[in-house]
Amino acid sequence: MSDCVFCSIVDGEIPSYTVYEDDDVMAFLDANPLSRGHTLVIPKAHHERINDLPADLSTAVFDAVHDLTPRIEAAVDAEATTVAVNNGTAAGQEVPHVHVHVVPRSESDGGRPIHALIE
Ligand code: D5M
Repeated sequence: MSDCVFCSIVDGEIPSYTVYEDDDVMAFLDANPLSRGHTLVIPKAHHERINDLPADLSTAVFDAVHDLTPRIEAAVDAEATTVAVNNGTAAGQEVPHVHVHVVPRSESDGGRPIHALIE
């Protein structure tokens, strides 16, 4: 989709710090991170919401989340991770291209919910 920022990242028109890529999925660092290592995992194809994804692509995205989560935790020395999807504008989705937030968490967060990390 031409005016989608994440499609532009997939197409290489907007730079990103890519941490993973395969034929169907891409993962890159969030431009406004809630913590060090905050990563977004997206399908390369443009779909707005989770339930717009074909089943095999949904599986590919969440398999990547499954595989990347411990690797990202290790990379930034985190003890835990918040995995979140804002699915629809009423849920706070600002970019209308499915993306899974993988947010490394530390004991120093004090177990606070993720919205408490937003200043
Ligand atoms: O989250 C959308 C997220 O997308 C938000 O955390 C910022 C991030 N974002 C927006 N533009 C970029 C670029 N160009 N690179 C990396 N990250 C980006 P939402 O769940 O839709 O509220």
